[in-house]
Amino acid sequence: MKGCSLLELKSHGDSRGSLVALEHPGTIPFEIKRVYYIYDTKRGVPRGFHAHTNLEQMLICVSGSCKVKVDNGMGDEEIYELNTPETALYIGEMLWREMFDFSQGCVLMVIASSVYNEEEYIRDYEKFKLMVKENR
Ligand code: T46
Repeated sequence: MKGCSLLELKSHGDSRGSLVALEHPGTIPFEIKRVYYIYDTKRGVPRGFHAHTNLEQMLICVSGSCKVKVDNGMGDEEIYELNTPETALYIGEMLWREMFDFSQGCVLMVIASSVYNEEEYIRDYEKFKLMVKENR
């Protein structure tokens, strides 16, 4: 989907284990302003249900697995399964996302292009679709 893609991360593995490094410039296509992680999720309890007017993010499931539904507000949606710390999901602005099917022990790490700003969240799906339509 336009504005959303899976990226394979380079893992440095040896007999001791594995290491993935994330940096900008490099793997992360934007200047990193914030990192947060979601954990202790509950079985059957989804999260997200919003879009961002001004935020790019990379989602990496560093432990366990979860699914992310991404919707462009124009009738296209895609479900991505994140189940390895060697894959990142890039999500650009103006895309609706829902995270669900969290496995036990899932840790979803998110790297963001801006500091937290509740004002740039769109939490109403109908409003999101209208904004997409107006900006087309
Ligand atoms: C997103 C998905 C993948 C903060 O105080 N600072 C922060 O940086 C964030 C992200 C959240 N919060 C507070 C706001 C709420 O009181 O933490 C609480 C939970 O946030 P929210 O309900 O927005 O969490 P999710 O899991 O629905 O969504 C989060 C991000 O907010 C969002 O940007 O793309 O993860």
